[in-house]
Formats: sequence, C-alpha cells, structure tokens
Amino acid sequence: MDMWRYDLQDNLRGVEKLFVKITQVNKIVLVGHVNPDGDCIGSITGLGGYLKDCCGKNVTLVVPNEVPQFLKFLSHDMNLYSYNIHKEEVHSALESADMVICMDLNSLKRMDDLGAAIQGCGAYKALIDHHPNPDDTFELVYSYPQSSSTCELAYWIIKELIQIGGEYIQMPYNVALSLYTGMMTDTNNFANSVLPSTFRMASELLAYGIDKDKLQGMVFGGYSESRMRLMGDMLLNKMTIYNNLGASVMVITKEDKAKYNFAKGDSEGFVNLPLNIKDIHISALFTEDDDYIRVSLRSKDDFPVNKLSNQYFNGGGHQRAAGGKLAMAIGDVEEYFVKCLTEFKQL
Ligand SMILES: [Mn+2]
Repeated sequence: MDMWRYDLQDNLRGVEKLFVKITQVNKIVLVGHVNPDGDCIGSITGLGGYLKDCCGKNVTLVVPNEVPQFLKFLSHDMNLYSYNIHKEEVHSALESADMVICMDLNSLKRMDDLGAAIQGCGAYKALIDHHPNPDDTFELVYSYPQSSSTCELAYWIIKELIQIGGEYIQMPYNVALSLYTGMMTDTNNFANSVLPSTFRMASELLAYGIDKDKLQGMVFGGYSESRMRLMGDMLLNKMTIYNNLGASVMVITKEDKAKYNFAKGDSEGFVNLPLNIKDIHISALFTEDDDYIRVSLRSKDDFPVNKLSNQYFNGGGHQRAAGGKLAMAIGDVEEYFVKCLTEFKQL
C-alpha cells in the first residue's frame, strides 16, 4: 500500500457513514469558526461546493463573523452568511436543516454565539477537523490532527465519497480551488505540518488548472502599506524578547490600530515572525479588541501552546498554534503572560 494512503487509512475507513447520511438528507449547513481563515473558508466552500454541484444538495455556508475580503472569491455563487450580520437567514437555514457539518474547529466554543444556535438546532451534526480533542457534541466525527489542514482532510474524504458512490465524477474546478487555497494557507505555503499526502493532494489539484502563482499573490500578497508599517513598528519597537523563557511577546493596542488604520487581517502572520530568532521557541501576540484581548500563541520544538492557552488564556488549538481570549487591561497583559509561562514551565 502507498505510504501516503496508509497515513489516512484509519480515518477514511468510516467515510461510508458520511456517504449514507448525505444520501438521506437534502438541506445541509456547513459551519466554520470565528475569525474565519483560509482553511475554514476553503473547507466549507470546498465540501459545500461538492455537495451542491455533485450531489444536488441544498447547501448553506455559515461563519460566526466577517469573512476577510481576500477569501470572499471562494464562495462563488453559494450563500455564505456571517452570523453577526445575517442572524435571521442563519436561523432560518438552521431550522430547516437536515444536517450540519462543522469544519476546522473542535468545539462549539470556537463559534461564539453561533455555537448555541447550532447546539439548539435539531439537525444531525457532523464534524470534519484537524484540531486535537473534539468535544462530544457531534454524532459523526472525522478528526485527524496529523492532517495538514481541514481542506486536506476534506479532499481525501471527497475522493472517498466519489469512490463509494461508484461513478467517476470529476471534482469541479471551484472545489479544487477552495481546497488548494485552504491547504496552502494552513501550511503557510507548504512550510508547516506537510505530509506526503499533502504534496500528493497539491499535485492532483494543480491538474485542475489552478494558477498557483496568481493564487499565492491573491492570498498572501494583497496587503496594504499600513500593514507593512505596523509590522515594522512591532518588530522594531514593540517586540520583547525573554531569553530566559525562550519567548517573545508583542502587543497591539487600540492606539496602534488607530495609528496604522488597522483592518481585519492586518496582523495575520505577525505571531510567527519571532520564531525565526535562534532559541526563541514561544511567541505570543496580544491584540486589544473592543470587548477583550485576542491571544495568539505559536511555538516550535513541540512546546504545547494549546495546553498553555487552555490553562491561562481561555482557549486552545494545536500544539504549535493556539488562540485564546483575555479580559484585563492591555497594560497588564505582558506581565501576566510572563508570570503564567514561568509557572507553566515549572510544572
Ligand atoms: Mn485549519
């Protein structure tokens, strides 16, 4: 057996169940996480597009809040609702839904208010995701933390669904484009968590005629001048290095946001930068929002930032990439982080 397939075999063994369920239902709502990223939008538009165009299902796509401008092209002609803007449309879609498929999240907590709406609806609930420890809300779970991205998992699941269906269907171009985009962003352009199966998927998808250079430009290159200035200011003036902890901290205040005309997504990727410094293996970025402080944590050398976040920052995620939330004065956050990390490292 091919190695790449062996990787995935256990996880794909159960796809028959999903196949049977899909044949039994008509209205399907696909849901992603708060502050949707490329993998989130790629996976709901990719699987959603397949279910709509190849299986004839009535498909609605929902995320808790705004979709970044540079990812909107992936929804094509599908309904993609932000719950904070389209509450009524989302409630009506959920009320009549036969099935809800949550993607790229392991817990309803990753959906803010939308989580309660999902919990309360009577539809059959499935999960397709690559974050560890999914919660037990779901009746059907495809959780594969080793996978590069939810989009990669969705790709192999769709291929399996096609195979079980027994007739050869070509994946539509739009589906291929969505899945490629999410895999490309979640691996940071093939830098992180890439398996042999990931390259296999990429190579198969490129055969659909995806212009990968143009796509990279659209997804990674569409930034504003003010984002670059903010990044420069952060690295030059705001990054604190704690050599004794092997850690870096950056804080973006409301003042910084105003100064640099901050738009959603402008700080994307900042948290990864300090990890390029020798011996820095933990990076924290704190961003002051209206109601709370947003926490982003990254690590290398397998330091478990998801556990750190779970214990001190009201969040979780992957071992090397996690998020969280804090309610405190922005001026106190750095001291709090240093205290928590020191304690955590001593445990
Ligand atoms: Mn993901």
